Amino acid sequence: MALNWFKKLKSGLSKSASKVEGAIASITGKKTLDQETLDDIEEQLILADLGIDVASRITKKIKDQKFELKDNKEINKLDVTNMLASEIEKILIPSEKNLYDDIVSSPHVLFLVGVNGSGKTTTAGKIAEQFRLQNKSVILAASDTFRAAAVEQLKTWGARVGAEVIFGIDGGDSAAVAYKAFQIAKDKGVDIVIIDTAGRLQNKKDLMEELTKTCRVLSKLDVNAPHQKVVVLDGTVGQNAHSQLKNFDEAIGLTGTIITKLDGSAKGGVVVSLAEKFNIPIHAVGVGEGVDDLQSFEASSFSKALVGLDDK
Ligand SMILES: Nc1nc2c(ncn2[C@@H]2O[C@H](COP(=O)(O)OP(=O)(O)OP(=O)(O)O)[C@@H](O)[C@H]2O)c(=O)[nH]1
Ligand SMILES: [Mg+2]
Repeated sequence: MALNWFKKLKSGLSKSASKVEGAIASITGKKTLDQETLDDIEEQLILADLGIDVASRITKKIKDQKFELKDNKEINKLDVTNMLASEIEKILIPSEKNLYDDIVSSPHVLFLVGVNGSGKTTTAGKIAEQFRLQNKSVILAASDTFRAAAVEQLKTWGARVGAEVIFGIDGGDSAAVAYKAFQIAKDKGVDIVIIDTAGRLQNKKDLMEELTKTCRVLSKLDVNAPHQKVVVLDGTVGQNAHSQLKNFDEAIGLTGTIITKLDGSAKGGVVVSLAEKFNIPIHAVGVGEGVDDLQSFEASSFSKALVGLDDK
């Protein structure tokens, strides 16, 4: 990862990192890792949102490594931190998958879903910009016909990144907007269609059904569409992200996730527990509100930033 990108990730995750550092701090002055200290580490890792399973697994690894010291010296905190980063990295590696690896169809349809305010529209704009930089043409579909200002917000992004925005009437059929956008993209030979949907709570059955319907309607134009179905999760909500991921996956069969707002989140550890629990790729992380603030998810740099280490 480029150095300036890593710096941004690291400073974004600094509140999360200080929780993890809190776990390591409990070994200060210790010459051997007794059970009380190990319990303390485990508790702090749970508080850092890594999840109970990950916390206990990592603590056991730390115990097994026997950081016991020769020459009557204190345990080296850096050794433990490095080990922690490497265990976290192992958990994250299977989830690493670039959003742009699977672009095979043209037009390619990317369907973005998530709860209210998770960052879908912003992420749609940031992704459109990354496609623009790859010289791909993009249509943004304002399938959020629910919130009055939604179309305007997407139009602002469209103007910023040079993408056409397709929209319908307020309160109209959101599936119809998605269909129209895909049809126009086909007619014009546009490469990518990014569909921005209205935020919805994961336990609202009728709203989830609307997403299923949109997928069904899109598949009439191409059986494989939408080609990617990505849930945008707010990285500040902590463990609630689990039920969001699970419910959106059950509704539409997700192909990936993007986790936003990791700049300033104290709950960045949740990324580790998500990777551990779900077999769904993590494509990217949001580290700010700007157009350039979407980074590809990299297990190595993420794990280092999360424990407060430098890259390499
Ligand atoms: N700090 C930070 N803010 C973000 C990030 N991504 C989105 N936001 C902000 O989060 C707020 C909500 O973002 P939107 O993109 O409107 O979220 P949404 O999911 O489209 O919201 P609804 O359409 O209402 O469901 C905005 O103020 C964004 O600027 C991020 O990575 N970091
Ligand atoms: Mg939106």
